[in-house]
Amino acid sequence: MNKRIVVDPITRIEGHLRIEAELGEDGAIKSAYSSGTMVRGIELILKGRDPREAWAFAQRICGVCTLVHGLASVRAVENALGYDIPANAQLIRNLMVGAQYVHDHVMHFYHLHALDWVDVVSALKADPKATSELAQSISSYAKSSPGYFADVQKKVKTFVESGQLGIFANGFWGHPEYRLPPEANLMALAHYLEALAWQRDVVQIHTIFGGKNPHPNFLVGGVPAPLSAGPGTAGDGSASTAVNIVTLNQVRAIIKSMRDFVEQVYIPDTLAIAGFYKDWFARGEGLGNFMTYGDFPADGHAKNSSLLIPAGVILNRDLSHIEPVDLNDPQQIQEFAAHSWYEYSVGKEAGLHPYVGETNLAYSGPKPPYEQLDVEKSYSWLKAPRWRNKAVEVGPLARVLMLYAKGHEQTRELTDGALKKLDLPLTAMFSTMGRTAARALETKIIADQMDGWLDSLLANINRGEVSVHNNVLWDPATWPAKARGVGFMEAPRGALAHWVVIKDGKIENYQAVVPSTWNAGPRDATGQSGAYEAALADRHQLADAKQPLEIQRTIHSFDPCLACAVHVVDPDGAELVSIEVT
Ligand code: NFE
Ligand code: MG
Repeated sequence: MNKRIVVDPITRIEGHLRIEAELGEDGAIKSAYSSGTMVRGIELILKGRDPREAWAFAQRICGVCTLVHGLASVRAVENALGYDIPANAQLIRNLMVGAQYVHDHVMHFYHLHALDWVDVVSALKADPKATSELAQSISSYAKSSPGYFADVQKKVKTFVESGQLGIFANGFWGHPEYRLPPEANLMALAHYLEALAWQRDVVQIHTIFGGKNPHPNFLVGGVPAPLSAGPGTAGDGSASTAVNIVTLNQVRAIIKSMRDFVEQVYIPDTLAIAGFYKDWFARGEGLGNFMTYGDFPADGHAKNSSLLIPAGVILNRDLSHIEPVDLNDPQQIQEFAAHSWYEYSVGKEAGLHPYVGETNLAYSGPKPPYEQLDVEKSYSWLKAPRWRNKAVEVGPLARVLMLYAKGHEQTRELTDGALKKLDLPLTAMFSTMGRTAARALETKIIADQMDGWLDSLLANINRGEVSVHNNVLWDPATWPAKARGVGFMEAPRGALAHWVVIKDGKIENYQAVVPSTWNAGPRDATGQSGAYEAALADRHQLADAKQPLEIQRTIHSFDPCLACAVHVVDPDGAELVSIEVT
């Protein structure tokens, strides 16, 4: 076996990811291997259950993209049973998913990704006055005085001097590839702390409509949030428990706080940081194939309505042609386990459509612990999903490219404007930094839609239309003996779908194919790499093989979530098998 650089675990992500990379003679990464090292098996837990409760289990796939698996699950069951949902329910779902995007993307940028570009220790050398000037030159954000930055610096200095870096421990501080001046580092660090406080407001949208966060409540056929056209008080003068004008005004205020933060902090910071790392717009592309399933029904109805984010596949960077996606077509969506720690009843080389998908943990070859992944055989708990046998990337970059290709005006303005500022061509988007920039731009696109969804919801309520649930098919006795359906959405990390097969009122088969599986999956039966693997093999020269910051930058640009990707939170595979058997 060749000697490989091993990064395990990749930190500042959700879940357990190992990367092995082989360097060529020129010192650049020649081939890379992505491995999910923790097994899960929500699919096995769901078998035999009532499909109406599947969402509550499926949602526990992840606590980061909390809610998206709940929504994909209820949509799958609604699709299988032919449920149509009230417009209000759809608008509330849009608002909840919109809040999730803004929360998730901002947290990813500041708390999981920024420190790949921002050197915390260097921020201590910054001049607070010069930092204030820099901040005011790129944004109108109010917190930008020299005193504010001096306070932040003092706070962080106390951490560092005590030798307890806490959340900042184990960085590659001082690495020669950190290029921001101390002032830009201090500004970003201040916003890192600011975002921690701000996110507490954002998640209240989930508590208002779904009772709590993480893991707000969902309901097959609608949403579990009753609406009231009346005032914010019940008849006896106590606070009303229904969503009413008082709580909706609160939602309005939170949307404003989200939009302000995105516009005044997140986007300017992203562009300012990107300006120092322009060479990262020329590496880390990888596949050049992108896929979206589409989401955010415009008029409130899930059926036959136009989606804000269109569905499709872009191949080989060609934005002039979009292939349609059919999630029910067994030739289009398949999962391969040729290089995964699973067995298939039809043989390990086969691809299976999710309706007939298998989660079989019987693979007997070497699994963790190992010294090095056995990449010729199987090396990951992730499967390798493919669209028409092709590896595709999903996520913010795929969505922005799809919106751009379809001529979405705001997307074109934002993308062209950002590239102009950075003096870069559109092709720069096909890169590590392009992915990070696309995430910031789509956060604004989604946040800007939220007031409109709230307006529509309020207009319905003012007309006396307060329906949030369709219970016409609630009784399983009315269901066909056999039904199947797919629920899709755009989760923050990309195209997400759950497939459910229902027999005699119970779940016969359930498969979730999630964004991080598309992106982080291993090679397939024909040896094609997944998106992470391909991106790392795209011009990554390591300045210091002992501190592989470059690997971290590109992997983090995808915002990995391995908890999602290897859907039972139990690192003990043997125990899990016994769950399946009982
Ligand atoms: Ni656990 Fe998730 C999102 C989903 S990604 S974060 O977004 O689905 O695998
Ligand atoms: Mg799966």
